[in-house]
Amino acid sequence: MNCLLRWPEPVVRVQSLSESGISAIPARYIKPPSDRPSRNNTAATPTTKNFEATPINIPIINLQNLFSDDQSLCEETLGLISQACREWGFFQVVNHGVSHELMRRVREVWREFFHLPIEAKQEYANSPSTYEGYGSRLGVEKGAILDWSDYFFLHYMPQSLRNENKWPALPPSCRKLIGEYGEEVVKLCGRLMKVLSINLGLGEEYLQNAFGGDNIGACLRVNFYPKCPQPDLTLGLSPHSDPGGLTLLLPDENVSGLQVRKSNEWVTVDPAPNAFIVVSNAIYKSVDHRVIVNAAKDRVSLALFYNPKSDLLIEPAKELVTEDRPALYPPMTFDEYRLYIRTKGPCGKAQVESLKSPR
Ligand SMILES: O=C(O)CCC(=O)C(=O)O
Repeated sequence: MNCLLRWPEPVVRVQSLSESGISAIPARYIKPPSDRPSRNNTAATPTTKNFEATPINIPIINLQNLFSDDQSLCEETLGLISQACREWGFFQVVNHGVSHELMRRVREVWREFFHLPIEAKQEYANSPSTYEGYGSRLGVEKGAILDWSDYFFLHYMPQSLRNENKWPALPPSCRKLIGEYGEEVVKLCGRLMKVLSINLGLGEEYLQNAFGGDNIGACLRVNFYPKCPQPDLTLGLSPHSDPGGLTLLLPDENVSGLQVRKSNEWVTVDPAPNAFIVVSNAIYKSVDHRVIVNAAKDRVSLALFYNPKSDLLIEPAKELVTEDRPALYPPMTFDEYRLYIRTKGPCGKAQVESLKSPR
């Protein structure tokens, strides 16, 4: 597809716009009124006496209990994860085994990268053919309304796609930290895949094997959301659901912005200290999420996408398909699916819905 070789219009760095001191954002970033952020983070919760507005948050799960000698604690944790995947498609994990210091350093090094002079970042300017490198838009539709963010996208796995020369050489510790962080987070994803397999009643290794065993894909997208003079008119990242198997998101420790759709309301996630946010997909709920921006502070987040091996045919586990519960989508490879969604950019669940098998 030739349209995926280059961007349809000159690329504008959102950070440059933000730093130019404008007080009104260009029309390209203004969302239609129905898509603009509403900042409510509350839900009406019944109490004994009346209905009261109470902040709600996605579940927070302590992974340490998975390794407890106490079988009931372990089972309780599996149950909490299963419930979170079904009800939310999102949860936070604490005591996950990844070093807190590494999490802090990797976030910091990326913040420093985005604050380098523009020429240092332009060396890595990306194209829509692979998206690898420094980018400012998703999707190649000419004239599309754009999101208020820049990003850096790279392949960590499989080894055959990993090219450290495409990772930032500056700040000097960046490549090393990406390597260390990728290793730890991929290990954690592997553990979570086991949990999801067990919870689905499949063998412990089922999902990992179905995703290509040691040849799974893992990509990192680091998002940078610059300060925005009119945050109520735009979004940092439009609604989307992730295409791969599992996403592990390291949010900004100081600035919230991620919102999850729950019963048609947008709920702002309140990140727990040193937690990862887990986004489940596929058989479990793969939920719409988006990011809002603000006028006071920029925001950095790291999304590690744990994907199937790109040329494997993806279809439901035979054990889970019945006459009453047939496959919803025709089989396709992850490469085919990704190519399909990359032409459009984030647009909620519309893309996956359009692939549904006719009934
Ligand atoms: O920045 C965030 O919190 C979310 C990022 C995200 O959803 C993504 O990169 O797909």
